[in-house]
Amino acid sequence: MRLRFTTAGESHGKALVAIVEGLPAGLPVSADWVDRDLARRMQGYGRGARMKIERDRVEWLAGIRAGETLGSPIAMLIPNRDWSNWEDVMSPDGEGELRRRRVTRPRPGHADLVGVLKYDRLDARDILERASARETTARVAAGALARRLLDEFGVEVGSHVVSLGGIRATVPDPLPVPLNEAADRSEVRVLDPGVEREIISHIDQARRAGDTLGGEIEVVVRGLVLGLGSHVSWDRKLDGRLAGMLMSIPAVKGVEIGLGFEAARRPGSAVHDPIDADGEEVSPHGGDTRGGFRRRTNNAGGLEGGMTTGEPLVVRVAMKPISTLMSPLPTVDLTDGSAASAQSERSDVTAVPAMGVIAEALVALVLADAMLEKFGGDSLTEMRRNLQGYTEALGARWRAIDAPASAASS
Ligand code: EPS
Repeated sequence: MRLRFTTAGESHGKALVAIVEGLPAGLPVSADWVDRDLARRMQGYGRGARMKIERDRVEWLAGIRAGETLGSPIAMLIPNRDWSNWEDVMSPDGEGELRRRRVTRPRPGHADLVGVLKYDRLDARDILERASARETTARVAAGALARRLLDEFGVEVGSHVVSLGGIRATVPDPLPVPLNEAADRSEVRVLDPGVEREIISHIDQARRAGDTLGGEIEVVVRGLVLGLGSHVSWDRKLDGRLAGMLMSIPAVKGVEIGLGFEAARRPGSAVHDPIDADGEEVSPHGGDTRGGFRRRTNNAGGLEGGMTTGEPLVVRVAMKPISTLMSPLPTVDLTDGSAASAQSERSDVTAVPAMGVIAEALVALVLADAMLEKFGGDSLTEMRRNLQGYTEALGARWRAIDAPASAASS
């Protein structure tokens, strides 16, 4: 991995921290750029009261000078405003003190029970504080830096919600450009105004019933050059890297690329994307991002053999309903082994719109890593040179063969 990142921080601790290493020097970045994605992650109809408390903003700790990356590890801090309400509960000090707000009735579907047993804890708070999707704030900050790098190369990463609580949105064809500008206009990030009210009233119903809702999002990336990732080894295949990263989002249970599971139901002739010669395609980097070919369809979702084809990357992600139910499910009380109802902590009815923003961030991190792997370099200018050299040469051997043939036929 060229681009490494890690996060630290508990949901109600003092702050979240992200460290990102591997970005080239000379990449212009600003706190506003990161904060924009942090704010987008907090949006979405169905979020809980916590999002009214927080105002997620990044503080640079290292790696940036005069608005540019230095090529050194970048450290970012995002304070938790809620910390002031939790200082006594979450304090690192106070050894031996009776813990307040203990969680002893594990929620089915959450990390509570397995975590308590595996880590030999008596209080599931020791588990849930880190298992909470609050941690994705730090990942979105890291992803915003990756997005900044992709943005320099004309790569646009967007997402939209395709279903929520079992209600499907109609997806326009073609998708709007830029995608996020359109999706962010909707409170549930759908591109189908007709279904928005229906989804919102379904969320209201679920809230009244003390229930929660899952859903699916789609990430679409445009402007990628052909040939990121590789077919040669399992751990270099881009589809595997994307799926692994996306499956690490809390509550995510499925990832599909292109047609996804639908491809398994169709014959090959209705799945694979026919190839056409397209010598006219010119990349914004100079040269050709698709090597002089194009596809009539994009059922592959922009990936073949674990490599980008130059067509838009299309990835769908499915999230289960959040496991904190206000009408709780049966569980066992860990203090005495008695049958009980699971603990109800303040939570969201749904976080599917936010999950789309998180998925964008993680897709951006995987793609920025793949760009660095292919075009490397210590500085942005070096990386740009390498990309330009590649796109100028891409498909040249094929074009040299084709040129006399097309001249003869005309
Ligand atoms: C979240 C913060 C949390 C929850 C949610 C996501 O805040 P709190 O626990 O203080 O209400 O809103 O957490 C979960 C879904 C979870 O499973 O813990 C956030 O910042 O995204």
